[in-house]
Amino acid sequence: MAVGIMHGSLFPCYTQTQETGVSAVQPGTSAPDEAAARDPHAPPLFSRSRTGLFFQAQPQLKNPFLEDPLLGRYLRRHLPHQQAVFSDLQAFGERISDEVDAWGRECEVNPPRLVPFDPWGRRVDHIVTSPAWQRMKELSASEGLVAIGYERSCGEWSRVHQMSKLFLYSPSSGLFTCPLAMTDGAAKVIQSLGVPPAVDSAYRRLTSRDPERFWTSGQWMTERRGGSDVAAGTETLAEPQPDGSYRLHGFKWFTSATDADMTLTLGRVVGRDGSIPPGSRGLSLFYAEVRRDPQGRLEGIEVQRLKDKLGTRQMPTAELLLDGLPAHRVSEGRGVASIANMLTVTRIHNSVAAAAAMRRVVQLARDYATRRSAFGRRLQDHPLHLQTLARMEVEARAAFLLVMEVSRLLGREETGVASPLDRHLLRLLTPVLKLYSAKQAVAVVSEGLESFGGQGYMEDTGLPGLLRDAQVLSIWEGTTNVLSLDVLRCVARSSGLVLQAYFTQTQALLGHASRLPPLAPAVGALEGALSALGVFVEEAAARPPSYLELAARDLAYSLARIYMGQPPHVV
Ligand code: MFK
Repeated sequence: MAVGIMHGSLFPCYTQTQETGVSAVQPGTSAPDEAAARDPHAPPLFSRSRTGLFFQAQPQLKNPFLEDPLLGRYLRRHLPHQQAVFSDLQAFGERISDEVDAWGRECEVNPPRLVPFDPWGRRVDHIVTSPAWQRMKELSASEGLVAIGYERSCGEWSRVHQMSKLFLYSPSSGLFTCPLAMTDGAAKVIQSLGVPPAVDSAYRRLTSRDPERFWTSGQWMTERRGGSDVAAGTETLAEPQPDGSYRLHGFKWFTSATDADMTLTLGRVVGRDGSIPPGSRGLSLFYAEVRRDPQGRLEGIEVQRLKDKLGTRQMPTAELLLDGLPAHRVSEGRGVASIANMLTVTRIHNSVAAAAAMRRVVQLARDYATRRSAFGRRLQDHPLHLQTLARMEVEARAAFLLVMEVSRLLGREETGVASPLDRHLLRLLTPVLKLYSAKQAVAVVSEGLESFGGQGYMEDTGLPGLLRDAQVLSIWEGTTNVLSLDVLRCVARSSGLVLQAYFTQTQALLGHASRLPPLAPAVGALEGALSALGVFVEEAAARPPSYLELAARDLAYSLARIYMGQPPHVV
């Protein structure tokens, strides 16, 4: 079972002190009877510039690797090359708390802006990003945040290493994890298509550790007609050129991380007779370099405007008019199927971001509970507050372990050691993980903000941004319903084999867990849920397709919760 076995106290630090009352207050807090002891001749506490003595100590971000015993335990249990990975994660965690988190904040308060014209009226469409955003790119290269997945120095565990690193980085990254997700996805697509010569050098840049060479990639799939229904929504046309390349003409409605160096995008090749191939199979996949010279000037692209978004404001998202953008075709027809590898990778990154947001807010809330007093006790000594934190912790752990499970499966597939069962599980669990972890993240981060009281709602604490940025996780890279239908798609296309793999694996995991007597009640509840799920699936198979479609979201949630070791609410 991915989750359910949680050793020891959830909050070891809470068992160390039991003080209550004013003697337990931390630096930065004040005792309630302090005013009574004051010299009567002292100036008033609250007068003109004097605003009293009490200032709440703020929550502290400590090394996120050392603060996360579950991550350490997971790696210790599974990883063969532990020492190197542990040193890497510990040093990176130190960097995150010491400097990178502040850069992330800088990205938030200094968002990108568009300069459409130069002072003399020439169209330049320059996207100005903060120095911190640029430092994130250098950091990503030198820390190997994409490269680790391709160097594969940990063999089948390389994706686990990479995703662990991104898990530490994500909430401090100023959303730089978005371009990294697309960069990783692009590298994966190019690699899976056999690295055609036209994109060989791009592939090496995407997977480079050299900040001077490292490139990020975009993924332009969304047009005005639709983000979900890509086939019906793509109007972009590709005009063949005499040298075998193409020029793209179209309008891309959402292009995230528009300052990327290259992109993969979809279009329809115009035939010699002017015909345009329709449908999903009429889409081809194209590679284009966004910037054509060292000055970063665009060719064949006009930036219409930057998007005004609820969150993810650190990152430029733009509407682009493609007006003859030079491009190379990397797959002929079957564009959606060709970019599917990208969807798998970016959906896993999305889930890493979701699990990481939960972990971060729980870490900060736990720390704050040791610093903040109310009603004569620290928050950590209020049982109801502790219970709320414990429930958040359970969700965060569940998401983390499922993220690691899917990363493990991806690593196995990429290193050629995956069994058919592993491959079926990877296909099924990727949309399940993405859709469920995104919902968990919004709920847990929202709950987390509440644990800071009014301060959780104050922009300058940096906390509200966590919630705004979490809200996108269930929208981009496939909404909850689109991904629920993707679950049905993979069940149908595999003639049910993905579900068979799911039942086989879950029963095996429950078998292991049942050897631990304290887990017996949880194992019993999960076995009951699994068998109810089996009955539901059999019955649904005999009903019209609309029945399953209506049940798709509940089915996907149940698959997620059972695998996470949490009995589902439905089924
Ligand atoms: C911090 C982390 C940041 C993360 C990055 C954020 C970047 C944000 C930028 C964006 O949001 S970009 C837009 C993202 N857009 C989407 O995710 C699209 C959502 N829509 C879907 O997923 C639709 O279900 C889909 C476009 C796939 C429907 O397309 P079709 O063409 O109507 O589906 P169809 O005909 O069922 O499938 C076409 C082929 O693709 C089939 O293969 P074959 O041609 O070989 O039969 C399918 O099997 C294959 N396919 C579809 N989904 C697949 C897949 N293969 C593997 N995995 C999948 N998930």
